[in-house]
Amino acid sequence: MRIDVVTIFPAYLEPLSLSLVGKAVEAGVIDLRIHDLRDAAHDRHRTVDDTPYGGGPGMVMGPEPWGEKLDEVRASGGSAGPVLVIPTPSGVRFDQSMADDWSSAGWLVLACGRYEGIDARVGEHYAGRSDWAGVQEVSIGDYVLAGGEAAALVMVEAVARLLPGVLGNESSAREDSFAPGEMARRVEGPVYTKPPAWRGLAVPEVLMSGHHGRIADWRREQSEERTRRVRPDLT
Ligand code: JEH
Repeated sequence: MRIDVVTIFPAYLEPLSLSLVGKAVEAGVIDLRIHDLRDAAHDRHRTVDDTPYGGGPGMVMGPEPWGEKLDEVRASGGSAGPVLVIPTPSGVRFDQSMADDWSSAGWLVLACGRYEGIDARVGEHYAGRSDWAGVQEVSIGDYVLAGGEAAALVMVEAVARLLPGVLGNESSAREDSFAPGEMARRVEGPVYTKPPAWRGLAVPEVLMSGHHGRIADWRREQSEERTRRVRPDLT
């Protein structure tokens, strides 16, 4: 799949060259392209922001550089248009079902704002263009970030691990409790590896018993107890 990210801080997306996403890029599973919005700002100081109409604090990103850069990104691709993703604190919550949908979208363009956000006409404009596959304004959670870049990192990683051929273990992404196509009904219980005793703490005996039925029962109990305790909203 193809993923484009537009930002005034291209270096913020450098972690995407590491680990799972980086390997997917190297393997050719993801065509990842990072773009500097300031390349589409043509004044001496490469300005991308201006004061908000109606007053209020801070600055707002103007529509012209966004329009120029997003049109350029669109023109560099084929006939099947991209989904435009705009991270924003006022968006709908990003979740696993959205990651699942996006992983089969073919092409995502993430528009990372800064300051007080992006002029609302940008989203409105691309929502009405038939050569784009839609616009989604999304938030990764109820806390305030300084810009969309950290949210874009989260979204790209959540999508990348679902792509065929990305995970080493092909089954992992499908077997977890937030597997594609199903609701997140519970959280997992604790996991352990060697050594069997560490700093006075033992691995629960049942896990070393070899009784697969008892192990499955124990894991389910642990999962249910932890879900009630830390995620009562899921029960
Ligand atoms: C933040 C994109 C672009 C800061 C403040 C305000 C909140 C109170 N989950 C997420 N949190 N933040 C972002 C995000 C996502 N996805 C995010 C961004 C941008 C994403 C610029 N910023 C910084 C920013 C305005 N405040 C929003 N309000 C009441 C909940 C107060 C006003 C806008 C943009």
